[in-house]
Amino acid sequence: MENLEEQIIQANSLDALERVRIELFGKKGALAVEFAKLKDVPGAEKKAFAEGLNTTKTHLQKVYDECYESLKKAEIERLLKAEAIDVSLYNNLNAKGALHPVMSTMDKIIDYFVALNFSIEDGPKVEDDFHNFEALNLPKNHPARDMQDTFFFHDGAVLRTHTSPVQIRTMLQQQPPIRMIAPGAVFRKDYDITHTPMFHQVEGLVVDAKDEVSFANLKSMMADFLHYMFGEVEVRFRPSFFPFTEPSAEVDISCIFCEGKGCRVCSHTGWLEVLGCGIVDPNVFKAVKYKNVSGYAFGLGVERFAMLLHKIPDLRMLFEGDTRLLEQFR
Ligand code: 2NL
Repeated sequence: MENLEEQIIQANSLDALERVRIELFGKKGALAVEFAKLKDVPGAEKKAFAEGLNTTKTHLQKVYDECYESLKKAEIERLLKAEAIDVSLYNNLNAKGALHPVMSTMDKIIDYFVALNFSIEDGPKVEDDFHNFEALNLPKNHPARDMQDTFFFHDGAVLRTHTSPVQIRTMLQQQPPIRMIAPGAVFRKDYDITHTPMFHQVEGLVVDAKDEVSFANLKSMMADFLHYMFGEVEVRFRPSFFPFTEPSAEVDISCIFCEGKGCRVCSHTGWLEVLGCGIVDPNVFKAVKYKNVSGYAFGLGVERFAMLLHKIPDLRMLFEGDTRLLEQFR
């Protein structure tokens, strides 16, 4: 019987203990064998024999229960360690993705021009001097080519500084009439509160027979586009300069933060500059060998539109990848 107790104590796992339990307490186990002997014990000794067996059984049961409890506890501890979940890890298993605000703003802009039958054109981000500068009336030594603004490769190739080379490529491949937009990433060597070395532009170009396209057409389309984007705002045109358009204008909307009363965002002017545009300079048409045509063009920065539309106070928030910003666009 001491041997039976020893068997229980020796069991070093729940599985081993279970095998011992069957051997001792099972229907054909050691205790059952002992109890079976009861019928052969002479009547006078039966009582003492049975009491002895019951005491033994109760004792073994107690030893078994204690062993079971301690093995079970050890097993739970082992599982807790093995299956531990680091709750400090970010669980993104159920996180749903969403368009980045720059991309949804781009989509909204594109939708407007697609509805007006503009085609969407694309082109390389690594460009040559001709498509990025020369054809756009930006001759050698023009300040816009400055090393400070442009990322150059050793062989003279550049990262496009605007999407205009896409318009040049399109004009070289197609004949007028042209109604196109070129959305995409552009690159400038510039990094501060209001500039990132990569940002997005949408540029547009309309070319048709001479005198078919006017500044009035451009002006009404830009005003309508800005009302589509920003709702009921004032729109104003200021004369400006771009190498590739003449005449040129910059376009402002009344400040959407203070309704034109003047605030920090609009530098107390009541106006926000949102795009540039103009009549295509004849030198651009010369570069692509277009004759007897007229056209207008425009360009805008998508990040600026996204910031105004969603009231995002700092440009850098768009590029930090902080989920607390991105979650708000699900
Ligand atoms: C701005 C201003 C502008 C253009 C871009 C353009 C392209 C060709 C010919 C003529 Cl191929 N013009 N693009 C014209 C005027 C303004 O962008 O402020 N962009 C952020």
